[in-house]
Amino acid sequence: MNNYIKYPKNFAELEDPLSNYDASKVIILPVPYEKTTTYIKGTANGPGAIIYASRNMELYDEELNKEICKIGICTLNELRIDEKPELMVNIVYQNVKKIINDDKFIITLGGEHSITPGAIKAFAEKYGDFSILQLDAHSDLREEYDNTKFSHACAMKRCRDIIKNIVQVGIRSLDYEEAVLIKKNKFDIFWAKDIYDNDEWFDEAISKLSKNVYITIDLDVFDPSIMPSVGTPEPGGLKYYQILRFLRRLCEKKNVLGFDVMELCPNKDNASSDFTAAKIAYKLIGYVFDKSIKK
Ligand SMILES: [Mn+2]
Repeated sequence: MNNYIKYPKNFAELEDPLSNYDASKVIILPVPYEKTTTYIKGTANGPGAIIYASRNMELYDEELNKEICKIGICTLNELRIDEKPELMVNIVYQNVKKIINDDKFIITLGGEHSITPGAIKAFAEKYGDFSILQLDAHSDLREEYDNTKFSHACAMKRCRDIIKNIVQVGIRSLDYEEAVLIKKNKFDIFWAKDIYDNDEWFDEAISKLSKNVYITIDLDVFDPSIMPSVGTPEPGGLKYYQILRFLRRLCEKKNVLGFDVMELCPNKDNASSDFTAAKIAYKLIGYVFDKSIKK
């Protein structure tokens, strides 16, 4: 495949062969889709801002004592989709399917959260049963919103149509019907108010996931004090090191199939959120592939 971004404009500014498609285990798919956002606009610029910030990261990770990029990270050209969300999901599905069939580890960068169900459909076809870990301020379990079932506000409901085992972490905003649905079905939810100041929930959350896990990160899971650049910043979120500790523990115990990083809504006057999002993606690659990356 030749449809990828070359040095120096790619994720982590990697030269060939660390960033060509064939040699890379990790493939980044930027999807700057934004059609159903309802508050602050601008998440279409999210993938580009994450990649731009990533070009200034140190490639050596002091926690793992490794250069994570050695696994090979290829950044595909932006997948630009100017369609209604129900059609967009299908285009994402087709693209993700192609990449996972090449035996690659795919990371989707959003864009709005409504993109995720397209990726989940492709993963379900390839891997059968797995669990989804959702890090998010919002439960996103509405059946329909603004006259579409494929709104960002319905993202996890559409994922749930495909995959039943979903663990939701950091939730602190939802409507009454979603709350009723969660209670009635005893969904696995770790509310932000119960977990923001401790790590005691880590093992319980991990134990509810099956061996294979897909991770979807809505950046608004973080507290707005460290992640202000999201479409709907909700107070009372999680912190950087806490999420890193959780993700590292998870990766030690489970097989992560792929992940996405969604809903960055960049602010040109403050790049810290962009940089944090890029670091989270890079460190999570490190946690997933820790054993395979040579020193
Ligand atoms: Mn959210």
